[in-house]
Amino acid sequence: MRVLRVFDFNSAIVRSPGKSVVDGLRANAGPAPVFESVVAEQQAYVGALRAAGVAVTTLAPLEQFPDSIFVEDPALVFSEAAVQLRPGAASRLGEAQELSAVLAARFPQLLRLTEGHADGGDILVTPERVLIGLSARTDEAGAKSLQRLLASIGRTSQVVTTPAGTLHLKSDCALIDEQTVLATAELAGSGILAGYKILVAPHEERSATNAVRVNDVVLMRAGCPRTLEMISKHGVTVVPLQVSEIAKIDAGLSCMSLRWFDTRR
Ligand code: CIR
Repeated sequence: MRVLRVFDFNSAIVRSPGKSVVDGLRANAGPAPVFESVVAEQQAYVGALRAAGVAVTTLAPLEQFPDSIFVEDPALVFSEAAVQLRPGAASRLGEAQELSAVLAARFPQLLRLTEGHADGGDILVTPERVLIGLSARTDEAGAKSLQRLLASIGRTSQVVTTPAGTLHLKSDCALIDEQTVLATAELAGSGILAGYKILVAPHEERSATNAVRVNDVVLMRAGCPRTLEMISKHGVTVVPLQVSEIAKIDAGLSCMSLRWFDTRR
């Protein structure tokens, strides 16, 4: 049997945006995204996941949760179990409960974080360990509690500190292959990726680091030619995707899906 890589996925969950997505959280006062353009960006993203070999389930919009399209933040999923998290933004906490039945129906085990806060965007799964980034959304109590849940399913984890001013750990990095991480210069310089080969994105293309490896390709923000060339030269095919609308609410490519390999499929 083929040994699964941490970025081998055959299943994903996404959630359609509600009209309220235009009120999604954003750190800086910029223009709101246009609903129809967010829909178009998500459709292209789903198309790219399917083209990469992933079966995608699309959940119904939740108008009461403007950021609920970013389904990666309220949960963490592996083949063997799902973890219902506790997002650190008050307006997003209820998104986790909304996923409960969906996860219970799809995973052999459903674990629940009950203390502190942790966002899926702060969690980078690598072959050796799960990195949990402390941030404005993920606190010590949530990280420690998540470590205990991960240990219960045999997963080693490490708590690290996300650079100040970065929304999520994965806003600044993405796994490219089993040894290699694409990262901003700030994250690369922080030392928390010691032991990994690091590809540093040029400063003007730093938003490209919110990418996601899916099977044999990397989904990456369009309009970042130097980063695209760097990853291509590294030997991995890049699929560029427009994210200029969701970027207006501080999002990128990892946050729009929950991805896992369903061994029962
Ligand atoms: C938020 O601030 O929570 C959303 N507007 C963006 C979430 C992006 N999620 C992610 O990077 N994992």
